[in-house]
Amino acid sequence: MDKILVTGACGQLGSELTLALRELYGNDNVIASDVRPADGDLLSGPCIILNAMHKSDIENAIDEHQITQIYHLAAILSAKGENDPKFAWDLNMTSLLNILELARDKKLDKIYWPSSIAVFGPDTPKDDTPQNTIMSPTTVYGISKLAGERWCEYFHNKFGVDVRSLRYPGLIGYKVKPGGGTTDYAVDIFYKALEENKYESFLESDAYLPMMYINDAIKATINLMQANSADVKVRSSYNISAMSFSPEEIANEIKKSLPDFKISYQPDFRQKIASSWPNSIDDSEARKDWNWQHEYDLPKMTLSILKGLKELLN
Ligand code: NAD
Ligand code: AKB
Repeated sequence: MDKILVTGACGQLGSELTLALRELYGNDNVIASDVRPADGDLLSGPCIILNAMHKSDIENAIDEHQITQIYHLAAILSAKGENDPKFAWDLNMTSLLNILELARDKKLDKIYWPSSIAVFGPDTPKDDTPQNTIMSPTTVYGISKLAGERWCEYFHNKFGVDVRSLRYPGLIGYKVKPGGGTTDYAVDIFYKALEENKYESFLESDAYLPMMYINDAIKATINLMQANSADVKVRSSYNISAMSFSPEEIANEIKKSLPDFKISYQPDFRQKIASSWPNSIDDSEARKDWNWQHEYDLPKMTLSILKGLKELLN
């Protein structure tokens, strides 16, 4: 029987992915863990406090709950990582290596670990960025994700660890606020649109970036994890894509539902990070190897978020 541990489960992705996994595997078989206490819907199943930097915490959880798979989501993201680069490096790398070593030593079935478009940099081709290309990340977060990809492939090739990974673009959900990324504006904008009818963007009007609705990210993650091992040909991390847009474009889409909505621009240090990332991603290998297909484009996502968030805020 599959028994799953999710690290970083209280975050933007974890809080929704954990519930999707519980739907599939049963509430009691998916253990939500984080350094902070869980609340809300996460309490529908087991929740534990676990610091992913402490190998013994993870080992105890594996033994106690007879864990067979880990979804390792705990990390510091791009913008927050720049406040304390050494800590971001330590957290992102130590936690991943703890989990890869435990997966090898305890012969776990599968590991999921997300990478990011932050592995790319200013020298990377900007449009339809290929799976294999120049990687020159400029943030400590991107450097840690690129190193993490190499470690995942190494543990797969050398020790046979079945580790799988996606290079997510900016993820957009509305149920939990994001935790310190460069693409967070695309979540904040919906809150401010409904609460104040205006938004000040910390990116330029034309900062065009790859993005994905969280429902698609969850679908991609589960599809990849349920694919036959032989079909998972990329063992560093798969490019994955759904849509790309700029702050001006998403604001125009919101205006179709809220005609008085206004956007203004006050770019800060995050603009430089955004400028170093691709405009769009070529994810043909994911589409070919395990049949990836996205469902949400910008108009469909915008309507879904405005409807769901309106209900949440009322
Ligand atoms: P988040 O910041 O919302 O959540 C991270 C969670 O990790 C938080 O709940 C935090 O409390 C927890 N955490 C921090 N330190 C911890 C520790 N030492 N031990 C255990 N838990 C700890 O991040 P997210 O947006 O949910 O991202 C999840 C994963 O997906 C990350 O690896 C991130 O790099 C990756 N990713 C996210 C995006 C995105 O747009 N959200 C894009 C690309 C990749
Ligand atoms: C961030 O902006 O740091 C994340 C990411 C793209 O990895 N959303």
